[in-house]
Amino acid sequence: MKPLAECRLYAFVDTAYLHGSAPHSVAQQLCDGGADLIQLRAKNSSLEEVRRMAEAIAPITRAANVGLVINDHLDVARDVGAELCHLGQEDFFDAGHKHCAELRTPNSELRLGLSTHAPTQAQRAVAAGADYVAIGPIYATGTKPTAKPVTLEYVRWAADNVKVPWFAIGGINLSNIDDVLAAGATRICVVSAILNAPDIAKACAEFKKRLNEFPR
Ligand code: TZP
Ligand code: MG
Repeated sequence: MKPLAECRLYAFVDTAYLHGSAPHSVAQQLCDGGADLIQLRAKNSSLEEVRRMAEAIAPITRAANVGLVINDHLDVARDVGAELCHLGQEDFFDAGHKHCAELRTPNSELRLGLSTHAPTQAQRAVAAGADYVAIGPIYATGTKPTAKPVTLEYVRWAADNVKVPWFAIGGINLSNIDDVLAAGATRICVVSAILNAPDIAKACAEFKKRLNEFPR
């Protein structure tokens, strides 16, 4: 995969939005559309199902030189050779972890991304050695319906203060992407606006174009 700092479009294989397609087929479409990172997010699947999906997706992302991120399941990430694992505040800090080094095994290159919802959480995640942080949810989103929007205020704060690669996330679509980029984001995560589009690769390519064309 390209260096994390150069990854700008972070897309998802989210089992809530497969619409009957196979996970590996969705992964291929995201790669074709130019996603830089792809996360497998399977909130209602068993560990074995997650493992099977990850095994099917890993050869696709590897062939496309796209980074694979496994949400929640560190062991699956390690076993399939994913480049990254993504954990929430509750998976990491509330589970008693203090530094990402605790989760890295010898000889493993696995990197870690952490969700953050406020400046203090971002500061703590960076101090804990997170390779990237997610900043969100910016807007209310059906993908994470219980989460309170953090607004563009948090994006502006991140632009001034976060020194590791960071991704704006939550309710980002082609109508509001310019507002998110104008607030200082240079990297975004998009789940439903890509997976619910009639042509996933085309939607991905459109987000990539808007990221690349935004004046700075
Ligand atoms: N974490 C914060 S918001 C969110 C996650 C996983 C969901 C983003 O999904 P969408 O569909 O792009 O709003
Ligand atoms: Mg989690």
